Amino acid sequence: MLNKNHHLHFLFIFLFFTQSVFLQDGKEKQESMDKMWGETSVVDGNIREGRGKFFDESNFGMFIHWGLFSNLGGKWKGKTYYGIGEWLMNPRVANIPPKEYMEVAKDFNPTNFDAKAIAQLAKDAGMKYIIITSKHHEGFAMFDSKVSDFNIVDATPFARDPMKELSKACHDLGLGFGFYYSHNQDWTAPGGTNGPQTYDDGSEASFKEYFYKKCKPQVKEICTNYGEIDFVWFDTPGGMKKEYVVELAEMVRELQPNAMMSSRVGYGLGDYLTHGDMEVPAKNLDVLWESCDTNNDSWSYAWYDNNFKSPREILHRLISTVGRGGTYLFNIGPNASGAVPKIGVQFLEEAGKWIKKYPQVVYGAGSSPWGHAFPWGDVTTRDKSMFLSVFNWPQDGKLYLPGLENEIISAKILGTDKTENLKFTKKKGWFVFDVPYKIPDNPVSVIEVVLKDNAKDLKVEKALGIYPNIETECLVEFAEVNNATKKHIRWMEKFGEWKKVNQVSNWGKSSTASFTVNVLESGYYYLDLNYKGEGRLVWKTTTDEGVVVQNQQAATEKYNAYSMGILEFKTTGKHTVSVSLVEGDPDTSSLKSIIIKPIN
Ligand code: FHN
Repeated sequence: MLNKNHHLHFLFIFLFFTQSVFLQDGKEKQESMDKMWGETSVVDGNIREGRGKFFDESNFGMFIHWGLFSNLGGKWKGKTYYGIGEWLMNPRVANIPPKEYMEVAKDFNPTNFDAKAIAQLAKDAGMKYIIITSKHHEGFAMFDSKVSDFNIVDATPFARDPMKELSKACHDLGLGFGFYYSHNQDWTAPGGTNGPQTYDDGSEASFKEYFYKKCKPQVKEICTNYGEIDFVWFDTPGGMKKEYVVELAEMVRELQPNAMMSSRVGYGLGDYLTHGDMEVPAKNLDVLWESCDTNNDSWSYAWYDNNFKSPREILHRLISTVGRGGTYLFNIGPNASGAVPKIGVQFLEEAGKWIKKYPQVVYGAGSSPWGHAFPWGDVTTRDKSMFLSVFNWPQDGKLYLPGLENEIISAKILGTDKTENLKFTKKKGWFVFDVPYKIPDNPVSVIEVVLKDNAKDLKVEKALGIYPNIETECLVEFAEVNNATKKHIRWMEKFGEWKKVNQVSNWGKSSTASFTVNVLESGYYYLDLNYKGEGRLVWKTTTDEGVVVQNQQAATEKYNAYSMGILEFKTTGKHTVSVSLVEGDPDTSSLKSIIIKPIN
């Protein structure tokens, strides 16, 4: 059932994911349209009341990937397989036969698992709920399942139900709680997608049998035995038939009417959109959506992976997500003993201390009226306030807010004892705040701007600002592209470690990528282009004032910023800056952004 406040029309948001094909020589090839995620659309992405209210206001949750794979930590028979640890058994990684993999349960004894400590960590980190893997693609149930013995109570010496413990710990601390469940893929259950195609006796298995004997009854268990739950997070619907997805979603609605379902349930049956893994979008989205991200490179524990995101990076990605109108789901991976890796804990706690000081920046906060981030940080909003989270504190005592027509009543730095308001002036439509040279807070300082009008009703200039004291990276996402292809591409750095970029390729003689920018001060600026390609490329950049910068630079297979020369804006205000490829391979040349830097 959809919320009564919302229309029944279908709001289709197709995420055109790409899927890498892992080749034997280690190189990865891009293929359009992922077969695994399937079509991820949401029926109504704006359920902000009723069951959607908690999700909409929380803005920050904990994701946990924990399973049998955690007992292996990215290593099989002495060999380390780099990439997302939960995929270890897959043929594309260590290729472990299902029966052999299932044996791993015999020595999975996570006696350091402490549900209360994990719930407390989520709370201290400022997260409002936990979503944990009840069954990942490997097929192992991390809960007491009567449906399959391949579960943590029956198949391991641990013999406890950690999901019971965690759901209770969350409820006791007032946190929300939900389950991840891999509904389509099951690599050990006969008939599950990418699982064995036959039973032990050689008879053929079908998806239908897997669905009715394991998937649906297990989803019933997680929706029945753990009290009220707030989320059911299905994943990778792939080619699963619609009738099964509908049946599953209807059962969830019946058993847990308040539980939110992510769009990854498939076929537009989710309540909110989940973006591609590890992705924080550059532009605001007007529906209910989430970014799911992880604290290091893998989702589940991997022994070597200590590439943890710093408190600053966690906060940056969280605030950018909230500024774009979304919710940030941030993952941790407990290890074989059930403990959460120390550095990850420490960084989350530090980020949490900051959030405790500035809760208004995150909880119940709305998106930035500009629709994109600023070079110095980001904006979140509430009622008549805007919160400027400044990650790059200006070194010249001036903070610039581009193109705002509405009146500002006052502005002050939060989190300090000094209560005096900041002085500000208006210059060519920009607000200029006089700020202290000393950075007020680390890793992020916050300025609250109180407005005459509600933040939802502001009139702003959405063109990207060109600042006198900080560089602006203009992503091609914001460009108008003619006679070339603007496309969102994704690739895996390590296996399963997704990176994405919006880029322009297929350059022809008349192709252009044109940016509209809003320049506060006329004069000279350095121009860099961020691109990849082969050999040497010649790019030409032309402004609407007839200024031309043309230069040749090298290209590599990775995106890199190259200096092109000096661009002049003869006048202030709005301008267009158009880029074209003059020499070089039109197929391999791919432009990601242009960077305009003040010269001082
Ligand atoms: O294949 C899974 C992956 O292991 C992980 O669980 C992520 C989390 O979003 N979901 C799938 C890929 O998108």
